[in-house]
Amino acid sequence: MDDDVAPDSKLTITKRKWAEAGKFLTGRVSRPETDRLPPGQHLVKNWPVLDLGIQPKVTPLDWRLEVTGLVKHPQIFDWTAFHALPQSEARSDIHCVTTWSRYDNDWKGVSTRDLLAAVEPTEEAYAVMLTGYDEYTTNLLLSDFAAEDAMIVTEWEGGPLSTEHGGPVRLVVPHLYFWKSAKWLRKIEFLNHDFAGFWEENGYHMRGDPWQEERYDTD
Ligand SMILES: Nc1nc2c(c(=O)[nH]1)N[C@H]1C(S)=C(S)[C@@H](COP(=O)(O)O)O[C@H]1N2
Ligand SMILES: [Mo]
Repeated sequence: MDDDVAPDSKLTITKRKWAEAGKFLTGRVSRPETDRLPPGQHLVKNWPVLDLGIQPKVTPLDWRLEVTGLVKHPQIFDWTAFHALPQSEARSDIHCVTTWSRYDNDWKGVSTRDLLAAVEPTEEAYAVMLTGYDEYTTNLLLSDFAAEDAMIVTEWEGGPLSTEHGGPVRLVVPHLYFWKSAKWLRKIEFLNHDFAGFWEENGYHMRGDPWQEERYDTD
């Protein structure tokens, strides 16, 4: 799926090393069709819009992605630099904590693994905090951020990602509830500790696995 990476490029070498070391292995396997809809969810055909009441208007020209914290190569990507990373396509399902799920979304963008290969988290990196242009924040363990199907996307169903759904650039982490998938992404910070983001501060679960129904923090 990485269309244009030479077999001996820096990215490829880093990823091969990770594969050899078993880095980011979570024991997670693809779900059988019978287990596709998590407990308490119902299917929708439309794509609902959820946000904090602000939909920041960011053009591709104005957009920047700051990658900072515990990485060997902190960087600010503009549109051109971001598109110079390997581009991938993938299909995945959405599971929102408000109980709707939507199957078969076709995404295009950069896999989080390709971003990780470019910035190289240090050994201390354990979690990430994502920040949107609306100042929304959400936290993820590095192992969840690095999931094989997690992507930083610019396209949905063959066209640019719309503003209401987080365009020009959002995160998509299909194996967790969708509040973890930050829209209007502007910053990724690598941290040595898992801090609570916006919804996590407001009673949502720190991890949010739909198959475990990790909706709310029950402590
Ligand atoms: N920047 C930002 N990202 C966000 C949110 C938000 O308010 N701001 N809401 C989250 C929540 S609660 C959900 S369910 C999904 C909704 O994404 P959608 O509107 O594309 O369905 O985005 C998540 N990412
Ligand atoms: Mo949500």
